[in-house]
Amino acid sequence: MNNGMFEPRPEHKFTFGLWTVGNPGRDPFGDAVRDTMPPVDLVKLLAEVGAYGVNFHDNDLVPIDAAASERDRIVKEFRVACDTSGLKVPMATVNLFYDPVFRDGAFTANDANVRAYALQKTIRAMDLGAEFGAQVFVLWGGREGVETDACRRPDEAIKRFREAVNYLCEYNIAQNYDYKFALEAKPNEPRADIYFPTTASYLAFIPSLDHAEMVGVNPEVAHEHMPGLNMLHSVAQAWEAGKLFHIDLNDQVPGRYDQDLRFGSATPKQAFWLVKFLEDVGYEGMRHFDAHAYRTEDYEGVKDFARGCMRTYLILKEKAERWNTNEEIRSILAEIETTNISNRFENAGDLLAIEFDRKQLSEKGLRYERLDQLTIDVLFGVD
Ligand code: DIG
Ligand code: MN
Ligand code: MN
Repeated sequence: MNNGMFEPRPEHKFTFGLWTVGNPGRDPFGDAVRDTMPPVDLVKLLAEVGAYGVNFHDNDLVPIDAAASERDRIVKEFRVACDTSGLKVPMATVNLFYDPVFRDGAFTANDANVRAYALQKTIRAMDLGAEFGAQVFVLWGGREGVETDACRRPDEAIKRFREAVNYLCEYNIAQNYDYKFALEAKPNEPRADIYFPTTASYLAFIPSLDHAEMVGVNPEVAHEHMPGLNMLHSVAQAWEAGKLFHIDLNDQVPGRYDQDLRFGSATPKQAFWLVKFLEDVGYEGMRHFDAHAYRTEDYEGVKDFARGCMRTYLILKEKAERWNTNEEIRSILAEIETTNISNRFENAGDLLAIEFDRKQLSEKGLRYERLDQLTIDVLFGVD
């Protein structure tokens, strides 16, 4: 059944990285299974499936050793492809993890020349993204970590990372780029342990920056699920702090390597709560899918993967609307709200003077079982 109800439209702001649909299917135990598709053809593929935008790391678009003339040709071709297809470039990022030079990290590396090269590479990536109007710059410190803590004090690594982000903020100001930086956490892989392992780690770090207002987070489902965290809670804390500058949507079975699965394909109920939150609060950012197709797929399968990410988001968006208008759910929520009275105490004396009846407070059944079953009913379409 395809009544067009869950077809992506530009206003949905669905975006994909070149590295996602362009992933050739290589993994630590197997070679590529798909030919490498050039960026201009990936743009056509994304336009065909109905995406709003395309994002890139610097080297997804321009090879690390490309000459200036090659760079200019590639950039020109890519711009024509984006203009022709109507795809936007909302986000750019930098690859500070693939080249061997980053084997000891980038901004946190022990070699000051590696740290300086990482900064140079990043500001060049900012220049490239700015050429396409990117407004968010994601920083994922995939190599910022250790296999042994013998190599450096972790607080020294934090200081180096702060120095780098402060420098990038100054560059952003000097160039009038007006980027918002979005820091992306991950607990491990490719390093045995990565600094700033969770979104909360970055939320605690950002206030220590010289231009904290310029820096937020880019939570990724898989990266919060890997350590068994609740992605919705990470996103809600970022949102409440005004720091949800971007989001990486995919899916992940907790406790495993980074699977970057099709959105909603592994933990649909958690995906539902996340979509409901983003829609309920009016999140206006990109719905970016940082995921890739199964290694079993050809490029038609990659299109199935991309369509599935967007379709599932729209199905869950519709389910959230049904949940919000479900009469029985609304009545249970209204009942819950009756106890949520605003009781502020002007002074401790007023609070200390109250005799609480713990037994009476503990007796009331909260009907969360019914509330959750109604959620299951909505999700399974029997509401
Ligand atoms: C991994 O999840 C990282 C890289 O793919 C990229 O730097 C970032 C942007 O979404 N996510
Ligand atoms: Mn990931
Ligand atoms: Mn990501």
